[in-house]
Amino acid sequence: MTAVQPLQLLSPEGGASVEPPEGLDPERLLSLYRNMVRLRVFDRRALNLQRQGRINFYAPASGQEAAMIGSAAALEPQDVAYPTYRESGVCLQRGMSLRTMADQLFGNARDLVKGRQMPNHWSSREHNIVSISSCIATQIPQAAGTGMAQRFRGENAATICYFGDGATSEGDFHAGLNFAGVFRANTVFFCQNNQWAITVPVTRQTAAPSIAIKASAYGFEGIRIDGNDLLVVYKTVREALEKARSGGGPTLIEALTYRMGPHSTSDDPRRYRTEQEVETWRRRDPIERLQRYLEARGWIDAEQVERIAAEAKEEVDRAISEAEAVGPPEPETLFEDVYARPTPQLERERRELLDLIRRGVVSRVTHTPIRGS
Ligand SMILES: Cc1ncc(C[n+]2csc(CCOP(=O)(O)OP(=O)(O)O)c2C)c(N)n1
Ligand SMILES: [Mg+2]
Repeated sequence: MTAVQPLQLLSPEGGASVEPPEGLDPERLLSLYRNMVRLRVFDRRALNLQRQGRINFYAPASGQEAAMIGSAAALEPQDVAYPTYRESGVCLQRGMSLRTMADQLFGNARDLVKGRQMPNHWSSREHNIVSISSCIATQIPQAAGTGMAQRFRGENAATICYFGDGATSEGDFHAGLNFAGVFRANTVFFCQNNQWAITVPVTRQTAAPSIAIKASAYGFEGIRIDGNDLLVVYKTVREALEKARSGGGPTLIEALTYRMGPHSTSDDPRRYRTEQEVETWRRRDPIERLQRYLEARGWIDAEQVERIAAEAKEEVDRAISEAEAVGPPEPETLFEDVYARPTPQLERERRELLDLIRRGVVSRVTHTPIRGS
């Protein structure tokens, strides 16, 4: 079967003659460019932090900045986002500070999820970002349900559901898209086809000519786009969200992109993919592509490029050194957030732990037995 060509606005050379889509004026484009740069700097530092043993895990986003920032930029504040562990850029674009993101990586006392999740599992009620599950595809039926609720309640809101190419082989993908189609949920399914599901290439994920084509079996539209083209990502997601909010039902968007780094810090991609493949995608770098476009339009100059990079580095350095200095959450917090009113058993356990800490049997900082006690 022949490959389905993705929609594209910005060619790898930058496409200077292309007008930006509605909603993206030069100022907004510059702010999206800035966020892509902030994300990449954060990403590199986070990877290094794990290599230095200062955090225990990280799943990098490098190469996928346009797909993340462009799609999240199209959201309205009332829209709900279901990201995966890789969508750090969605959190950033929705307004989460780098400081809050760094707090989560360290699982410190300021961490919104109180150190209970692995790094990369950001969530925030304030930013309408639902808790991330490590289990692949579980968020797909959940996001279908949220979109159904938005439709039933007549809300002027939509839900965006992120997942990878690997997630499309899970049963939850079928259940979620089927429900969304039948009940015309206000859900936009955004698949980042980054070519790999850890060691499994997308060619082994499906025999279909695209992932987008699967939408037709569920009775709605599927669109394949160039995920490294910020303009087409923004435009496509914005239109799909508008359609969902106005009762037009779901859309499946397949954004073709590439994971430039390892799957996570527990992976060595040199063992299963060629340097030549990586090099091909390096030439399609989403940040460089947008930068060439902004330069060609006269909306950015060399001095601004340098300043944005320097400011991002400074901000990331500050966020990380502050987060590292905070220290872990108080042990009492272990017992919070499970029940509105704690059960007698939880109360007993809480008192027991505090007693052990008071008597010096358990460390207050690490919550583990003190050697020799
Ligand atoms: C149900 C389930 N099966 C297997 C895993 C192990 N696992 C973690 S990430 C991953 C690959 C996911 O690939 P994809 O959906 O393409 O997302 P990407 O990591 O490429 O962004 C797998 C198999 C898991 N977390 N959950
Ligand atoms: Mg993938």
